[in-house]
Amino acid sequence: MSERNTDLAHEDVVESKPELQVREPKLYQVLLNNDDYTPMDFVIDVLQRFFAHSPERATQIMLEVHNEGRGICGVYTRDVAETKVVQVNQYSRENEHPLLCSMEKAQ
Ligand code: TYC
Repeated sequence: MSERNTDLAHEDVVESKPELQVREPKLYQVLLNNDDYTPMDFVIDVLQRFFAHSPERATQIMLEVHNEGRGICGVYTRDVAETKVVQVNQYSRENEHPLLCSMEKAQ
């Protein structure tokens, strides 16, 4: 008896039906913008709290933003990126800092 599995793989089924084709989601960079007033320690805290960066990586990103004007906190699907932008800007205002978080489409 043949052991060959003649069942279609799930991927084959999906690919054969145009209405079920799967597309990669568009990705968005979440950015921090430099300003003259937000304390460096606050920015490092934001990068750890909302983007799960290590203290060392958070410090690197903060310095990049400070020196270059802006820097990437992370890359996410649109809903996740939008949520992070709202959370970071709300947290910054609550703490009376002008830190600005924004997003743009990757590539
Ligand atoms: N430029 C700020 C300062 O000198 C620090 C800073 C870094 C602010 C990154 C915002 O996104 C930022 N205190």
